[in-house]
Amino acid sequence: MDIYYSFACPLRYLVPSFPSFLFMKKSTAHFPLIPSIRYEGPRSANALAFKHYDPAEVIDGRTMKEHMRFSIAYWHAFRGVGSDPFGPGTINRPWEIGKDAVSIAKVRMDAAFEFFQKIEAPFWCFHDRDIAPEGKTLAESNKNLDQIVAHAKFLQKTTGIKLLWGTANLFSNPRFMCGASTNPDAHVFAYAAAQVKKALEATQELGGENYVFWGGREGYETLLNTNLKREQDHLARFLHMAVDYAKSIGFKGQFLIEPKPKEPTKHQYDFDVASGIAFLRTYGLDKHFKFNIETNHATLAGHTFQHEIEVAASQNMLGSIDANAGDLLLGWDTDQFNTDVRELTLAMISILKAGGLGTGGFNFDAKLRRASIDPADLFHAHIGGMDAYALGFKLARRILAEGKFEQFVSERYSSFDSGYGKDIESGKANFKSLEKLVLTKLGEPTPKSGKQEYLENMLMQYLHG
Ligand code: XLS
Ligand code: NI
Ligand code: NI
Repeated sequence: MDIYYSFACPLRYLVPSFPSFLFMKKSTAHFPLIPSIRYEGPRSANALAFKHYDPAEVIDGRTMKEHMRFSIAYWHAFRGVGSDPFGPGTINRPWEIGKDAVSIAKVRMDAAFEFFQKIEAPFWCFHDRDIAPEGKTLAESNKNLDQIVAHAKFLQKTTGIKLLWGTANLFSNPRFMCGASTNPDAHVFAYAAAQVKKALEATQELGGENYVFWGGREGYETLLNTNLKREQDHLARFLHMAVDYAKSIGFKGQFLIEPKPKEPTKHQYDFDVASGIAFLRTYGLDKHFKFNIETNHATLAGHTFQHEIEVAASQNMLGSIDANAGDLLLGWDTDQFNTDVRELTLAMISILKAGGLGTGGFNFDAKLRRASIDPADLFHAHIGGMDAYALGFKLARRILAEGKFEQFVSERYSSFDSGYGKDIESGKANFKSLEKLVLTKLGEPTPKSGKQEYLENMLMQYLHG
């Protein structure tokens, strides 16, 4: 038990009905030793200060807070306890005690909103089962969720913090062990449908700007027991039902698919952005969905983060970002905070070129390492993530403003701007016309350097002066 616990463990944790509004406006009840995080600039020695993310800084007529649209992932920041397959949780938060699961959930949410405020994050995200305990029946679970959603609505109103997206947890409960909408049992499909219906209502009630589908367990372990075609058809049917229901209740948020190639199943149907696009187009869903791209999922799929962004942006389907990083030495979703400014600058270049994220944002789908047990660690982690993204954003803006890479790329393709190159792009040219051209006029092409090292050095200069 460290010093934070002794400070933050007064009577209110034992009195579940303690009225949260008494301390919510500018609460410091749950993280008493940690002040609101302020921008102090790159030279600050204060570990609990931003070095690059100044929420109030105005760039192009918008504050950095508005540009970055940072969001906190409730499941990691407030439900993550540091457990792994080899051992239980290591992280004990003082508010995790109380009369019953719903009262604990309310106090936990008070703590979460204090954190959102102190870390200057304008948004948060949740799964239904992160915020409210699952009951013995669906009706009981729905009742629990209603109570917590009402509390969240109150806290959102008091603090001005908004919901970036909501989603349903269709992967933890044993009933989903063989998938949710891709389960071979129609009963499980029906249960998942009922759960998403409720999660959509909760997201709408909280003004969620998006709704996410991540296909945890929507895949298979072995084809010996799996009808792949039927499962994909069922997944598409499920998404159509979601689109129809959203329309019927007037939910205006953007639907997002979050691709991931594997984990928990060996093969997930929403493997990566390219296969996601093919799936959505095959089933007539592409008008209704964009992508929520997660850094670690990109690398698990054998791609770079920037690649996934470019593929989505090329089809005007870039929606939002789950901001984290994997460990290339480990083959699973380690969900670490990302401080790799080079990777983030490259990603930001692609995001800015695509015109930004619209209703999306940067959601820290990232968790503390198992040994990072202090409340302060939660702050250090997010400060680093926010600073790295803000720095990446600023560097990308400078790089794009100077336009050197873009100029290089457009010159590299300039043979398609006129003459027979233009005819190729417009569809005027064909095999016969091109053959004639080569035989009579063009002859052998002259190889031109791709200048990769020259460009990498130029990037290094932007990053490190
Ligand atoms: C898991 C996913 C998950 C989604 C939301 O790997 O990243 O956390 O973001 O269900
Ligand atoms: Ni995610
Ligand atoms: Ni993930």
